[in-house]
Amino acid sequence: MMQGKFIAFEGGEGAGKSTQARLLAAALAAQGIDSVVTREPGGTPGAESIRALLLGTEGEGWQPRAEALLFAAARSDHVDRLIRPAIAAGKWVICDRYVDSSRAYQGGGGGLSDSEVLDLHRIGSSGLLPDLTLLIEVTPEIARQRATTRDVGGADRIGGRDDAYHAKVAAAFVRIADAEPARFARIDGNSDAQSVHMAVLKALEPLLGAA
Ligand code: Z5A
Repeated sequence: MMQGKFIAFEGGEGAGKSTQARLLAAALAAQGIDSVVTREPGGTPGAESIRALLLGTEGEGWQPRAEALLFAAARSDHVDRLIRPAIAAGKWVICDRYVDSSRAYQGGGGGLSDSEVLDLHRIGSSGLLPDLTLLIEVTPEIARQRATTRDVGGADRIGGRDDAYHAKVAAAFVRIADAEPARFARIDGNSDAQSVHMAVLKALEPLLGAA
């Protein structure tokens, strides 16, 4: 059996990652490709429990190192129990956020070094990386608008951090993507969902040709 592929969507909050993950799964299904859409933090019962600890707004919150360890622990469970088995079964895994979110948020935003975050990923998940990571980029104004539409119940603990934090995260995403052009595609997410989807499919052409 052919191995599946591993695709991740990354970007700031409200960029349209979840929307694009769903559209991609539907496009793959139309081509007869079986996929599983999942998310981080989360994707397995254990990782979803850690998600609640990380994003809930009760309590005093986590300092950056504890936060990075919790994200890495959730990812470890997700990789072992869902991502690796699905790829081995020939499915495409479409993941809404993955390790580059830890590099951008806990690294760029929280002040951990990139090598510290990658060390945790090596220990927790044997350093597994996606075949392609799609960075969806939108202006801060559009991100705010979309996140407000979505967050009717209020922002989560990390989404609710100040603009300076989110600007550092956005800059880190660009730095990371530009340093690894073979693993990343930067996608302009400012237009309507269908146009962004077309750009996503274009970026995936080399992988779709090989499927
Ligand atoms: N985090 C971290 O710190 N470290 C880590 O390692 C990981 C995560 C993995 C949870 O993320 C938080 O955890 C996140 C980073 C941190 N906090 N922040 N910021 P999440 O993925 O659950 O939450 P999110 O990224 O903030 O939001 P989201 O729901 O995933 O947003 P999105 O997926 O990018 O957007 P969307 O849900 O597809 O779209 C939002 C709205 O815009 C919705 O109403 C759509 O219908 C609309 N939309 C989407 N696309 C379009 C277009 N193209 N045009 C117009 N309207 C659109």
